[in-house]
Amino acid sequence: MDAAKTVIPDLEALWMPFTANRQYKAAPRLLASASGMYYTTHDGRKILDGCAGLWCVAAGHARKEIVEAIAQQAATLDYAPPFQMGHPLEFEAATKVASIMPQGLDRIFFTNSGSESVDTALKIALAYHRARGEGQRTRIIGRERGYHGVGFGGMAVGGIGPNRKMWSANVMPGTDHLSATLNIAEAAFSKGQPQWGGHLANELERIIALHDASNIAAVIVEPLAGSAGVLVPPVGYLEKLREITSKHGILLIFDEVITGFGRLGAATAAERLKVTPDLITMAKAINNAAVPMGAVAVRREVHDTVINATPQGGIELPHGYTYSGHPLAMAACIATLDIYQRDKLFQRAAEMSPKFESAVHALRDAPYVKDVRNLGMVAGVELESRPGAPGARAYDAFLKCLELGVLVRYTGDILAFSPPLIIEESEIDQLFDTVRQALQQVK
Ligand code: PXG
Repeated sequence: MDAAKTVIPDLEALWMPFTANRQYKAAPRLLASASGMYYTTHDGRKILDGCAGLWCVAAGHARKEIVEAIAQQAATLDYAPPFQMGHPLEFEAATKVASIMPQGLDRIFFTNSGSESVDTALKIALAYHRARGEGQRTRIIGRERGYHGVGFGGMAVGGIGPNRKMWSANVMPGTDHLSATLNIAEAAFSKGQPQWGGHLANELERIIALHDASNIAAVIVEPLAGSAGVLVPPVGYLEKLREITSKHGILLIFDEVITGFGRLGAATAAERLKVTPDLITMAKAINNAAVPMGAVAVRREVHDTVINATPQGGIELPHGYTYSGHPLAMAACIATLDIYQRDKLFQRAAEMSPKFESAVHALRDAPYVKDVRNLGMVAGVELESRPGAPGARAYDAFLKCLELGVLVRYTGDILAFSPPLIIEESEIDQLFDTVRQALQQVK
């Protein structure tokens, strides 16, 4: 083996995100390169990517067209200021993104991450009501176990206790939360959308009665909650949220940072599940994660209301980032959307998902498995927790999978799977056969 490949750099200076720093640094795991469905580790081992990096590399790694588009753009126009100036690719990318959004959501704001997309969407929702003369509509309703990134706004509407605890007193005020929709006692091993749980959307009526609709700006949910462990929306649930929000003049925001761009077998979860929100937040697979990028798609009337509320010559929305519409991100986005379209990857995901579903549900009789849930090309396998050590078993399974050549994601005691959409049937078998082996080997 190439000795240079095994050299581990000094690890101390880097404060790693969402990582048990001391645990990691005691036994580091480094990735050196990636191509297609595989990573290569620093010591030369090939690892099947069972989670598309972090739910984001939908077209597979190091796609030639994307790499070339970025390289060429860096040499042509490395950077352009996005305020009061523009460059052609950002307009082209916006048009392309708009063309695959649900009908009517054809105004696009660019950001650099999912967290920024969420904070942007919340700000647009508040700006919209203010422009309509209903500036008292400031409350935002999220959902327990929701993940909307790590900005103060996204953290506040998010519903993951440990992510909020440390900053409890400073979390954005004026939120409330729906209940999470997962109920293993009622809906374990559901294939696709669970039959149980649609009624939970009616909680929104209770929350509205408490705060009054005239004070509520928006409801934000992930159509399928990813980070908290693959929580699939029950049949009828999102439809009901749409019905109630529309009735009360409340905006509905779908956070599609994970579900967008083919993950569920269509461009958006909104399209796949036939429920159209007013705003959609995106990031990750929007450009195959090749350059940091996010976006918000906005219903045209919402956009026009905000734009028209300010006199000509005035800045309508005092919001944006130095890197909004960054040329490299835009080049990667256009090349990525071209690949999705040319290779019909969203359709491929839809066609591959029955195979994916049956392969993951075959784990039902593997050790410790207490639930399997899935939709499109996403699946979660929830394990019985080891007594007194929540999360430890899934962590051990993650390590064992890695040792056996497969990268999976874990959260709590849930293993999550979201492979690149180019995965072959044989690789789906490899993925879940490896998980079964790993579960047989962990305690
Ligand atoms: N919304 C949703 C629905 C997400 O899944 C974000 C917002 C924030 O995106 P940024 O780009 O700011 O990280 C996300 C991010 C995991 C995991 O393991 C998921 C995410 C990020 C990190 C880990 O499930 N999703």
